[in-house]
Amino acid sequence: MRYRAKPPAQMLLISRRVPVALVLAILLLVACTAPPPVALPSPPDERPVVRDSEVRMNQLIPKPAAVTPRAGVFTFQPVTTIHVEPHGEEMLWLGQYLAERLGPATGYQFVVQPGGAMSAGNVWLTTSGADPALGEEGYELIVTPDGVMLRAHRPAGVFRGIQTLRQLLPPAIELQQAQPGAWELPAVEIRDVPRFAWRGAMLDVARHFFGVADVKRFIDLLALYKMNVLHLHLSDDQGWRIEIQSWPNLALYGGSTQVGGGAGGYYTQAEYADIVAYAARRYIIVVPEIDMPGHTNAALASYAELNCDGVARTLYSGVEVGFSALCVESDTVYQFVDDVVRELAALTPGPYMHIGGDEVQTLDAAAYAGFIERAQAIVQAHGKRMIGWEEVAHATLSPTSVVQSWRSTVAAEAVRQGAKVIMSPASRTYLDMKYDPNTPLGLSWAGLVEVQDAYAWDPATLLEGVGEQDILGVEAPLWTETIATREQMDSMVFPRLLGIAEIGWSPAHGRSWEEYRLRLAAHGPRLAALGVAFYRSPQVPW
Ligand code: TNX
Repeated sequence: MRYRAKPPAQMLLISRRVPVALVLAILLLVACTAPPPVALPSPPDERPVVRDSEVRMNQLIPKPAAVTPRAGVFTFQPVTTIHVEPHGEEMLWLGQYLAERLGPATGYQFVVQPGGAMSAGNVWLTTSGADPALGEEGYELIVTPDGVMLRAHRPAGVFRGIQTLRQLLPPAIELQQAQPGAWELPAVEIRDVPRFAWRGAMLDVARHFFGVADVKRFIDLLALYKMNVLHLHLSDDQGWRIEIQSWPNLALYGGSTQVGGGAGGYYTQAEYADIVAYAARRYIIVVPEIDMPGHTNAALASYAELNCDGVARTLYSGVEVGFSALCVESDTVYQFVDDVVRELAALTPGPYMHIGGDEVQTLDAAAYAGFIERAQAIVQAHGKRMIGWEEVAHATLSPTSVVQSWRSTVAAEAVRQGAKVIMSPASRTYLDMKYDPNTPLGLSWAGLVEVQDAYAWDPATLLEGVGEQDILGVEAPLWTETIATREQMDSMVFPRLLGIAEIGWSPAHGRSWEEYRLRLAAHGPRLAALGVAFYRSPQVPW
């Protein structure tokens, strides 16, 4: 159909009685005096049909390394089977995980079957014959109108690819009741590998305690955006949150309060192991942090012998930092550190143990460095690599140790010592910073961090002396002095976390805020379907 401009309104008023010649003359006059024709926009029915599924291919977060559109769609049917190969427990679990993600909204009970080929109408998850260059977490996803193949070198890559597959379906796929379909994937070929090995979030469960269910929900949200590290800040002045069997009072007494004086809480070792296992099934490692020698008031209140004066401190529920320190000359303190690290290392399949090390104001430089060096040796004796906040770079570091940069003063010194760096610049990644002056929660000591600030930066060019090869990855911490509930957590974490996830995963080349904000907008309905109370930043066209 051709576009036909409406006749000018006055023409419709011309009566039949007016002579034809006069009408023609008027028309000629109008035509000669009218401005040159302008190109009219095509009417809606003339544009090529763009399916929603094709649009979703360009809305993925994090943006994949390579996306090649193909013609058509694949539609999930009640009879669609999920084949997995090889048929061991791990691949069957991945098949089941996919079936469980898609089951509630589609209302289909997908069957998971061991099987070895891409077959008509089905989904095939496999690690057979994959390109080893895909590494630990890369994957290839091939969708044709006839079937779906998700192939990775390692099962973790299959898991990451499943997240892409989820995002290629409509947001309603995340609802927990059956919805009308159609459940279409765009035909596409995706080849995707992460830029950085470490894509993390930190949750401070010490200032305000968050229970196992909240942590698991957080893990599931990290998984959707291909993050692979959950750093738990398990102790601070206001609370000790993990059962240590050789020092039971830490959790029983030290865990009994929190900021504001509420009841606090802690994880038993069984609960903690459950969190670690839940994360591991999602190919996320849990990095435990016991902050020391500062940020230790909860421990100093639980055991008098950790204090140089032998007097137990009182429990603390305020928000000051820097006032507490273990007695670093005392042998008992190193016995304590050894016991805590030993018990936590036994609960930690991942290679890392975080010892904090930040903001100590009551020790001189030599005493501080001496303590960090002994703590590093203890961590290594229990088979782990030490991580510390950037202040630990003032001590002598092993090349296996890792420094978490948060205010960019000494990270380059860590690099000179051969240590790797995790980038958590507070002015970009701190999820407890306010978005704008009206944000009801949060702090602002590192500035305001709007969604654009959290996205539009690059880890490899931020710090002098810290380049791509020195960086293990990125991490966004949520400190919880002002955050006490799941809803409050959601509003500070989302949507900023998605930007950090993309910085960690996607190639630096081709990232742009103007393009990202449109993609992010498309995740509003998806997050809403997941029950996430995200902040509707005015920077994003939701
Ligand atoms: C600094 S970042 C801290 C935390 C606070 C946070 C609040 C770091 C290593 N230490 O103790 O909770 O600021 O934004």
